Amino acid sequence: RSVVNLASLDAKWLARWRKECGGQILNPRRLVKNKPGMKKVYSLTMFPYPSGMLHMGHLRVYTISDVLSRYYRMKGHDVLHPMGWDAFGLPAENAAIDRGVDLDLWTRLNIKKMKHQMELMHTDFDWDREVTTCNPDYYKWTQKIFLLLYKHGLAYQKKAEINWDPVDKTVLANEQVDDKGRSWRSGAIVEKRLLKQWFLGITKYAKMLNSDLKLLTDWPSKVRTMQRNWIGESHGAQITFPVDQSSVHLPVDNVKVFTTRAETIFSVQYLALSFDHPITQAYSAQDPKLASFIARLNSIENVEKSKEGYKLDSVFVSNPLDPSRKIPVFVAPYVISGYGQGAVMGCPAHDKRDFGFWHANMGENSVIIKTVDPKGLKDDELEKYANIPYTGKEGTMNSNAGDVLCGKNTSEARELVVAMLEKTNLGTHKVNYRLRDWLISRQRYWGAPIPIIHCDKCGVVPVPDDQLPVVLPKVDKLFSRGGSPLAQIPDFVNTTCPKCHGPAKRDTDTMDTFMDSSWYMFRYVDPHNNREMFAKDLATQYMPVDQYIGGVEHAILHLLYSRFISKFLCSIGMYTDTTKMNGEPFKQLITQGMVHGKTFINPDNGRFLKPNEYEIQGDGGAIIKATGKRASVSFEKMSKSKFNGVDPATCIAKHGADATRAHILFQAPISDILNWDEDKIVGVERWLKKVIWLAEALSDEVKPSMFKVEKRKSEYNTSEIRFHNALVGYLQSLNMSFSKTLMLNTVISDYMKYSNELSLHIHDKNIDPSLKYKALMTLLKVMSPVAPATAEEANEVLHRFSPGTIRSILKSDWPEVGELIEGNINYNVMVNGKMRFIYSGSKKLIQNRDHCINEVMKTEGAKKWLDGKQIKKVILKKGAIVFIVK
Ligand code: ANZ
Ligand code: ZN
Repeated sequence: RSVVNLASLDAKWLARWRKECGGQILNPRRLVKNKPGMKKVYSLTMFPYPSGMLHMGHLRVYTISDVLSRYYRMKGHDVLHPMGWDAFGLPAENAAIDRGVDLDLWTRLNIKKMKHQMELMHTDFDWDREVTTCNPDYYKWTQKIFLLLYKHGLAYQKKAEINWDPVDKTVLANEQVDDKGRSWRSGAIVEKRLLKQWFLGITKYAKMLNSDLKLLTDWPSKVRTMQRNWIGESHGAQITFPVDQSSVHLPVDNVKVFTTRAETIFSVQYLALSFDHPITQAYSAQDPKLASFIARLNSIENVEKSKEGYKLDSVFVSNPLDPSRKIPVFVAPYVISGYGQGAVMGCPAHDKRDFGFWHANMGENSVIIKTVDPKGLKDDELEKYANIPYTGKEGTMNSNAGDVLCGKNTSEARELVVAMLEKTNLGTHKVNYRLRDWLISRQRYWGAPIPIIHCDKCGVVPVPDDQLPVVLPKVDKLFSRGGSPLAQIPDFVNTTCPKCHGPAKRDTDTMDTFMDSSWYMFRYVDPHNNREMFAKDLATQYMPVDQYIGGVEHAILHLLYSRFISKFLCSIGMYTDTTKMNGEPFKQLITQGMVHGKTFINPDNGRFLKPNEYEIQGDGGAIIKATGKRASVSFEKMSKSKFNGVDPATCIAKHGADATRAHILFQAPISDILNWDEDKIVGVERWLKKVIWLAEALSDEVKPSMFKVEKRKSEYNTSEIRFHNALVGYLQSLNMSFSKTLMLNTVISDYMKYSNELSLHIHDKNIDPSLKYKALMTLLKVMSPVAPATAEEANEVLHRFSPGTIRSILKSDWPEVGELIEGNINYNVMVNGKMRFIYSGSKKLIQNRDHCINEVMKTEGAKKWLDGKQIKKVILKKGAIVFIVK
C-alpha cells in the first residue's frame, strides 16, 4: 500500500480545476453543462461578515451546503449556490476608529483572505454571482427598497421611546436587545430614550408573518415557535373606560385598554397607565411629583415585575358596564408603553401581578372583588381563594358579575361582555401583537445612508431614483463612536431639495445592516443588473430559496426581517411567487449546530489549561506537566479564554480539505453540536487512503473495454450477485440521506462500508473485473461531493495505464443506483449492536438458522468482523442478522 499525503492533493487538484475553469477559482457551474428543462435548486448559506478569518462554524456550514450543492449539480439540476459579503456594520467601523484602518481597503482585503480560505476548503460557490453589501451597486438597491417602503407607507419617522446602546452610541431595534436588556452586540445594558427615528412598518405584516409560519413545514419547529412567540399574536378585546372626573385638563376623555379577559370586567378595581400615556404626560406637566416619579423609572430594574405605582389623585374613570363604579387610575412601570393601548384594567382578584400591585399601593387589607370561581368547587373549598387571586382561565361567573353573567362559564361570559360593550361602542374584539415596528436608523457611519432629504419648505423628501445611490462619503479618519458621523461632513449634509431646489439637508443616519441582508437572496439571482434591483422573471424563476443553511442565532432577527421584505417585494409585484408560499423567501431552513472545542481543565482548581501546560496522550487525554496528573477533558464553546479554539486553515493544511470536510460531517448530524476532536480524524484519513489504494490495486486490471461493456446481470454468478446487491444497498442508503434525511454523518459511514465491501473482494477471482471497475467508479462519483480531490486522484490512479481516457469526476452525473437482483435480499449484519456489512442472500435463508449462519460465515465480511470471536447468540429478523459475540 503506497503512502499518500492527502494534504498534498489539494494544491494539485485546485490548480487543475482552476485551469478547467479558465483561471477562475473553482466554479463547477463552468464544468457542468447546462441542459434545457433542468430543475432549479437554489441552495443558500447565510453570507458571512468579512472579518478576515474563517472559523470552525463557517467551515461546518459551508461544508454542508457545498456537499449538498455538488450532489444537486451531479443530479443534473440547475443549482444556484452563491456567496457574498455582509460587509457593513460595527466591527469594521470600530476597527477604523481604534486602529485607523481604511474601511474600504480593510473590507476588500478581508474578503480576499476569506475567499482564499473558502477555496482551500474546496467550496464550489458561484463566484460570478458574488455580492458585497457595502458596494454602491448593491446599496443603491437597499436604498431603493427603503424608498419603496416609504412610498407604500411602510417607512416613517416617529419620536418614540427607543433602546439606546451607550457603548456603541446608537439606537437598536427591539430584536437586538436580549431578555436581560443587553445589546446583542456590545453587551451593554441599553437605556431608554425618547428620540425621533425611522421605523419600518413590519407590524402591518404581523398577521401574515404569523399565519404563514404554517407554510414553513420544512423549517425546524423550534425556529417557528421562536418567531411565533416573538410576533406574539394575542386575541382579546379593547375596552373603553370613560373619564368620570378630573381636576386636571386631559387631552382625552377616556382610557382604552387591551385585555384577554373581558369577562373579568366587574373585577376591575383600578386602571394602570404607562409612563408615556397621553394622560400621564398631561398630568405630569402639572404635577412635579409625578414628573420625578417618571424620571426615576429609568433606573428601575425588571420594570415588568415592579409593584410601584403613582396614583393620579384627581382622576377617576367609570366602568363601561356599570357607570356607578368609580375606578382610580395609576401610573405604573409594569405597563408596557408600546403594547396594546399602553393601559391595563387592573383585576386584583384574577391576576397575580394586579393583586400584588393593589396590595402594595392600597394596603394589605384592601378587599378584592371576585367574579370568577374555579369550576366545580364547593363553597367551603372556595374559601381557599378568599385572600388569593384565582387566575385560572376556566371558571364559572359568580353573582358579583351581575345577573346576565352569573352561572355562565368564562368563555361564554367573555363573548357576552364584548357583545354588550359593542352596543354602546365601548368595546370590541381586538387582536394584538407583541411585535413592534422595526427601528432602522443608526447613528453610525459604516452603513447605507438613508435616502431622505429634509427641506424646511417641503419637509421630508425622498431622494429621486436618478440620484441613487446616495453615496457614503469617504472619510480620512473616524474619531468617535456614534453620534451620526455623517452629520459632521458638510459636503454630504448640504444639498438641494429635489422638489423646490432650495437648500436642504440630507438625513445623516445609516440603515441597520439587517436591512442589507434582508434582500440579498434576490440580488443573487441577477447580481449585475444595473437598471433594476433584479429582473422580475429571474426572481420568479429562482425564488423561493429551496434550502437555506445557517445558524440558529438568526431565528428571529434576520429570518423575520427577510420574511417581511420578501413578502413586501412580492406584494408590490416585484416578482411572482409561483409556489403558493405567499412570498416566503426560504422554503427549507437548516440550522447547523455549533462546533465545540476540546477543552483541558486542571481538576484541582478548575482552571482552563493552555496548550503548553499539558502533554497529549495516545488515548486523546492529557497529562498536566506541572502536577503529572490527568487533565479533565470536556467540549465547550470555542473561546480565547478557554484556549480551545481551532483554526480551520491549520487543520486543512495538515490533513487536507477532504479529510477535514469528511470528519466534520462524520462526527455529528448537521443540527447537533459537533465536538471537534482532531485526534479522531485518522478514521476518515484511513478511509480516503483506502480509496486510493483500491484504485491502485485495480489499475492493473483496468482495460478500456470495461468502460462501456459490462457483464450482463443475467450472467452474474452467486458471488457477483452478492457483491452487486450489497453495493446497491449502500447506494440506496446514500440516496436516502442526500435527498430526504440529510443525515450527512451516515453518508460518510456508508462510503466507508461500501469501500470495505470493495476491498474485501478486490482480489476475488469470482468477481469479474468489470464489476469491480464499475463499483469503484461509482464510489468515486458518489464520494466526490465530500472529497473531490481524493476522488479525482483515485480516478487518475485507476486509469494510470490508459491516461488518455481520464475525465474529471466533477463532470460526472450522479450514478444510477441499480436494482437488487431478484431472489436475494439484503440483510444488515449487525455485530454487537453495530451495523457492519450487508449480506446479500436468499430470502429463504431466514427459515433455516444453521444454514444461514454457515452462509454468512463464508463471506469476507464475516471473516473481518467475526473472525476468531466466539458467537454467543444469533438473532434472525426479516432484513437483519444480529450477532452477539464475546
Ligand atoms: C385584564 C386581565 C384580567 C388581564 C386577568 C389578565 C388577567 P397577552 O396575552 O400578553 O396579550 N396587558 C394589556 N396591555 C398591557 C400593557 N401595555 N402592559 C402590560 N400588561 C398589559 O396579555 C394580555 C393581558 O396583559 C391583558 O389582559 C392585560 O391584563 C395585560 F385576570 O386584562 B389583562
Ligand atoms: Zn423643498
